[in-house]
Amino acid sequence: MPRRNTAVAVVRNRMLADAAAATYSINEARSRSRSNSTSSNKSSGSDRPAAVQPITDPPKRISPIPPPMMARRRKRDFTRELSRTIRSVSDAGGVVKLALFLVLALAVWMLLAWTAPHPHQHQHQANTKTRTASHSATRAGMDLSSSSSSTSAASSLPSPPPRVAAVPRARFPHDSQAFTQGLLIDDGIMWESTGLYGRSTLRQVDLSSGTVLQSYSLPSSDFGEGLCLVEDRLIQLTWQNHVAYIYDKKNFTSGPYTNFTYATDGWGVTHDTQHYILSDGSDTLLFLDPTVRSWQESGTQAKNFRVQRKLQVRAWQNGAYRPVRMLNELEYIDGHIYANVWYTPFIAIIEPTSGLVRKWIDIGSLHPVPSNPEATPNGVAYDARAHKLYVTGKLWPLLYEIDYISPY
Ligand SMILES: [Ca+2]
Repeated sequence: MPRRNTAVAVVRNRMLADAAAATYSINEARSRSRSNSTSSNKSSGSDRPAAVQPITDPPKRISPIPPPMMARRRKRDFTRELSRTIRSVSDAGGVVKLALFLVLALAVWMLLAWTAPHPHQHQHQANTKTRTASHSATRAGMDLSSSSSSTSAASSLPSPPPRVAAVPRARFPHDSQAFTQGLLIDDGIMWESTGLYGRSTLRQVDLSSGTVLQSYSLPSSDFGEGLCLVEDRLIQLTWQNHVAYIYDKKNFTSGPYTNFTYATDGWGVTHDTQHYILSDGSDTLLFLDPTVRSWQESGTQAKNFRVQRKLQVRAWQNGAYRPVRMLNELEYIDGHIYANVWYTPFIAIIEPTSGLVRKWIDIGSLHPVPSNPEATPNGVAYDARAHKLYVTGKLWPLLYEIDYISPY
């Protein structure tokens, strides 16, 4: 600060000096002018006519500095001195300025850190959104846990399952009196369960000719339904008798295995690696403990084939997941459950974890519309060794091999 005062004083003194110099020049010029005027008057004080004065050079006139020029000079000088002063102050205060800058930067950083959301705040907001979405989905009747297990449903907006028209590859004779309720093919051999009271059977059929090779007639009180094969055992459901019969696949004898009961209707049956899977005409599949024990081993039927899991089957339709009822004949193929839907030409391909329908197979174009309304499509069989897919219907005279339709 003392240096700044000194510099300002220097500027002020210089300006005063310039002003003094200018004042001096003006006074000197005035003085000279008055002196010349006095000398002239004295000469004109005589009686003689004034002699003609020789033309001489006019006295040299010292012109004062014009005010505008003076102002510019003062301004220029002031600016020069001010710049010099600022430079000196800047050189002297560099360290101070750096310190002030650091303090200011620290203050700004602290302000930003205080106003920025905390990481836990982000987590809280995310959890809130998840709960909100879950709540909304629950109100809409959706099952988020189920849809998340379906890759297609989890990765994008739901859409109706695609419908794939069945393409026939081959046709085989089929007993037009067989009210088909269960169908399976293993290594080129076909087994079939037929229904209706008094006409229900279990049969082994030659695939290519349709010839019945072996047949067992159920009691007239039984209405035959779904059929599946586990190792050397055939499991045949009955409609409303709540009992499943277990046969040796070679001779259809009961063997050492016990029959089992279930609480619901029996419509279709298949199996995965851990369960029997039953349909009962509703939208829910039952997964049963398949442990097979003889009467001697278990001591009671109640310990066998208990329900371990229920799976509701749904399909996306008209903006919501809607239950698929009337699930009938079943087949487990490539990790999925293929199910005829009664009174429709459609076979649902069901994802077994979520219960969602991934595809519909439309077999309506395979067969002429029957005159008997009960002659509905029913019967899906997959020959895993040959990788061939077969379908037929109740009382249909033909069995069709169709192009394999993957669940994916
Ligand atoms: Ca089947």
